[in-house]
Amino acid sequence: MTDFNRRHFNALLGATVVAAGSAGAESHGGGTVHEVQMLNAHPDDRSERNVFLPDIVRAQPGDTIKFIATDRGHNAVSDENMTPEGGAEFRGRINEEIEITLETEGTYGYYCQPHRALGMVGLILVGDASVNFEEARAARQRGKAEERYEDIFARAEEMLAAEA
Ligand SMILES: [Cu+2]
Repeated sequence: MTDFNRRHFNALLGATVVAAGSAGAESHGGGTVHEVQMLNAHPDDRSERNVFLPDIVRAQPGDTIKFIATDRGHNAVSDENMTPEGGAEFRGRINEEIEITLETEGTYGYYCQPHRALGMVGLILVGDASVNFEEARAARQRGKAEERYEDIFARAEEMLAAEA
């Protein structure tokens, strides 16, 4: 899809959401939509297999995260041990493109079910991410997810420090 077509397509989607909202359906409101691709390999380093891109999303309450099935065989599932109190949990099916709107501030971890132990994990920081940042960081991980999260949390910490 070209950029022009994508913008046009998004504009059409936006119109659909507004129409649905006026009919009483749940509205996504005016929040930003952040796209996360589910990939077999990182485009800048093909040796990094099974990744979410980007693996850290900086969001605000009311923003939507859209998981894109760029490659086949992946899904996005929230980690219950890495979800703030009252935060939305989600579980996509394999190859399913889900959109999740997060209203509760905090740090959200998620993984791809088939590739969790291979390190296919990611992080979403919503508003005041400090609410459960250290708690999420301390959550137990399996296999390569532990190593990936060490790197992800180090970058997330720098990202948040740069805002202060
Ligand atoms: Cu996967």
